[in-house]
Amino acid sequence: MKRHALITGVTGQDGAYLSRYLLEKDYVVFGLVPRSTRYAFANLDYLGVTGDVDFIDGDLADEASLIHAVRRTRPDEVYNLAAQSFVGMSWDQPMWTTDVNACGTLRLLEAVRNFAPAARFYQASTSEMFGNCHENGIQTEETPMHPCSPYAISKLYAYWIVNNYRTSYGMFCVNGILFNHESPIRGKEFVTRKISHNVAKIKLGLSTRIGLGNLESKRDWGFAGDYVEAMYRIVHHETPENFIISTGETHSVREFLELAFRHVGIESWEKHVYIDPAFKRPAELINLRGSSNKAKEKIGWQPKVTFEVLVQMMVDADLERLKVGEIRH
Ligand code: NAP
Ligand code: G4F
Repeated sequence: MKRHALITGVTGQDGAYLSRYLLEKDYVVFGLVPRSTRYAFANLDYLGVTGDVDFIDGDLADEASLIHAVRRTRPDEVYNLAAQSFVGMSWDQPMWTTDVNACGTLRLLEAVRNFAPAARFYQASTSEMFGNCHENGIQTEETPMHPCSPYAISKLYAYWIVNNYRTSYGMFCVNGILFNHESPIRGKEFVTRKISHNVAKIKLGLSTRIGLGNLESKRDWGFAGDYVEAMYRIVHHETPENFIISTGETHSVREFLELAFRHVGIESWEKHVYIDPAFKRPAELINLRGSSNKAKEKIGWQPKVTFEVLVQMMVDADLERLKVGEIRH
């Protein structure tokens, strides 16, 4: 019998990579799609798997649609990847962010508890929950959490309610605490893709400047393709446990910029970049760097793609798409 996976957020970056990964493992993949997406399948198209995913209408804001999706798909595994995932926007739309990310997770857990209690439940938790807390410059599963944005606070609620369903009901509910992960299909609102896309445009003479916010922020950036493998391994571990997934390296936005420009042969990048206060945030996370030692020891996971290769991969993909006139991504 093929295993059934239900993925929320299937049209996002991680949803597309995870769909491809599970399809390669011969899963039946069901993807929950809200009406608001207007069926935008660009990411799944890019990875060549749109036709292999079975789509179901549904929205984390709508409890009835989640019950219907769980009953119809009879999942062995549920991956809750759907979210209002853009930190910057969470200050502009805090209520919606909270409803989708926090209450939406609870609605989905209730649907699973009532209609597929044996399913394994994966929650897309985030390094944002740590805020600026660290232990000697690194975050572990034991580091206290002190979220700094409406997004991070909504995700902290989801993290705890998932832990609570595990202890209260004995369900196999787990959190992957993932640090930033990127790819050629990362949304263009996020800083890495904004840079790779604009650097490619500048290289091709289609633009001259990029406006950015805080260049000194540091993030632990990995490759999304590596990180969906970790999700699978977390779900298939013998006991339900939370894991950090990260590279253990941290780099600033400035370093990302330098590498991206250097890759296209532009050394004097400063003249192409200006600081736009609109992209500065009311509260900022200064430095994220995660220890994935537990994941390495217990589920045998390690990142494969380095920071340098990630930057080059993203810039090359944007150059290629711009050259062939691809505008959807
Ligand atoms: P993403 O590209 O922004 O994808 C989010 C997905 O959620 C999209 O498919 C979106 O559909 C869907 N969605 C939004 N609101 C929804 C709703 N009300 N009901 C159902 N679906 C809804 O995010 P990602 O980068 O793939 O991240 C996946 C998950 O991991 C998110 O929960 C994010 O918060 C978390 N996370 C991401 C990272 C990272 O670095 N990428 C790190 C840690 C945790 P539309 O596109 O149609 O809105
Ligand atoms: O790319 P970002 O918007 O990602 P951020 O805020 O780290 O959040 C991402 O990673 C989280 C995991 O840690 C996820 F939970 C979340 O869903 C999302 O995927 O910003 C990265 C850094 C920030 O410090 C931001 O202030 O880049 C800085 N930055 C500087 N200029 C900018 C810009 N960010 C954006 N988006 N746009 C700018 O122009």
